[in-house]
Amino acid sequence: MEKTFLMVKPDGVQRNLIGDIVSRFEQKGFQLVGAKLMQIPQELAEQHYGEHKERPFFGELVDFITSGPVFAMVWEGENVISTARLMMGATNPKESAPGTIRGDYAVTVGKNIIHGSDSPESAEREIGLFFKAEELVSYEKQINNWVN
Ligand code: RTP
Ligand code: MG
Repeated sequence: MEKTFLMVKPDGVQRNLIGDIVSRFEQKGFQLVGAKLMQIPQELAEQHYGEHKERPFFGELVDFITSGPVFAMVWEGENVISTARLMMGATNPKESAPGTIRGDYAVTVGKNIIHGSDSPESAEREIGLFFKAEELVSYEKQINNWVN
C-alpha cells in the first residue's frame, strides 16, 4: 500500500492544528502508521529541503522548520501521496482553495502549516530520513473494508 510523509510545521503546532490535521486524514479514510513530535536538527532540515538548496529562501526555510517542534507522520492508503497534496492545497496560501488545509488556515507561503511528499520518490526518501523501519507499524483496520 502507498505511503507518504506528512508533517505539521512549527506554525501548525503552535496554532494547535495537529488534532484537526490528523482528523482530516483519518476521516478521509487514510491510516496512520507512524508519528512523532520532534525538533528537527539543522542537518536533517538541510537534507530534507536539499532540492531547494540554491533557492534564495533556503536559509529562511531551514530556520523556520527548525524553529520549534514539528509533528512528523507517515500515512498509508490508496493514492495517498497525490490525494494528501490535494487536501493540503497549493503551496502559496494565496492560491489554495477553501476547504484545503492551507486554504483554511494559512496566509503566507513561508508559514503554510503542513509539508507533504510530492512524489513516490520523495515519499520514500523523506520517510527514510525521518523514521526508522521499526518506528512504523503495519496493522489491519476493519474500517478499511468500508473505504476500499
Ligand atoms: P512542502 O515541501 O513544504 O510540502 O511545500 P511544497 O512542496 O508545496 O512547496 P516547495 O516548492 O517544495 O517549497 C517548500 C517550502 O518552501 C517555502 N517557500 N517559500 N518564499 C518563497 O517564495 C517560497 N517558496 C516556497 C514554502 O513554505 C514551501 O512549503
Ligand atoms: Mg515540497
